[in-house]
Amino acid sequence: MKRKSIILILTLSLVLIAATWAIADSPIKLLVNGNEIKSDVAPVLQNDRVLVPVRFVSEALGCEVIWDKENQSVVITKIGGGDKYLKGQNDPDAAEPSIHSNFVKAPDLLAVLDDDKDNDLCDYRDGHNGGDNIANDPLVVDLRTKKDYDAGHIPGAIFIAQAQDIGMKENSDKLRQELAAHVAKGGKSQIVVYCFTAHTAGLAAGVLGADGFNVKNLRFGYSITWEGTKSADPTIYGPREDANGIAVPYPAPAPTK
Ligand SMILES: [Ca+2]
Ligand SMILES: [Ca+2]
Ligand SMILES: [Ca+2]
Repeated sequence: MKRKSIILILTLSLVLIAATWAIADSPIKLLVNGNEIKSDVAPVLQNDRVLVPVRFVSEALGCEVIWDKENQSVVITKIGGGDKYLKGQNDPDAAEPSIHSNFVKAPDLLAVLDDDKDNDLCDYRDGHNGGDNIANDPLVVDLRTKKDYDAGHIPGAIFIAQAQDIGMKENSDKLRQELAAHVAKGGKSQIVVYCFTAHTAGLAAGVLGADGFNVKNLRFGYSITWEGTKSADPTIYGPREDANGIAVPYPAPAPTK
């Protein structure tokens, strides 16, 4: 009897080991709110803990995830209400489907940068009167020359390098840091770039997109659409600021549309 028991125990042990192997061999499913999430790397069982890719879980829960290499930090931010990102023209719910998926229209950018519509953009900045919300703001990046930026740019936009240099490692690292800082303040993990006419910025947007940035390009660029110098639709006479943050007025008589 004793021998039989030992055999039975051994058999059960083998069955259990086999079952454990079977469990370990089958992929671990990841479900968020009842929906299965497909991640690039499958969850793994390690030291009795299931390790899952934090980006996929976080994004499924409506959070944005930034890998801040400089500070060796994973920054997870809960996104506020409303649209997650500015829409490009051929996003599924965009009004004008086209090949130009990277384009953002000037009025759409203006609307998120000036929530309280007082013509003072990103007025959560020091020295401004408040009322705008950073939560729906992309990081706006000027890709013209520093001289052009200093003369007049979209309020709140930053300058790091010209379009042809923005993809260089030191510049894309700086951009990543600026984006992390923007997100840390509550902004979106999205970049909107612009140049004069949207051509060179479009090329840079492709480079930055391949580098992992969520990037859009201001359709028709700063000169044509933001400053309204051409009749390309839509043109606005968007607010401008110089290097000292002083508003750059339009020549009198003020253009009307
Ligand atoms: Ca405002
Ligand atoms: Ca205001
Ligand atoms: Ca805003």
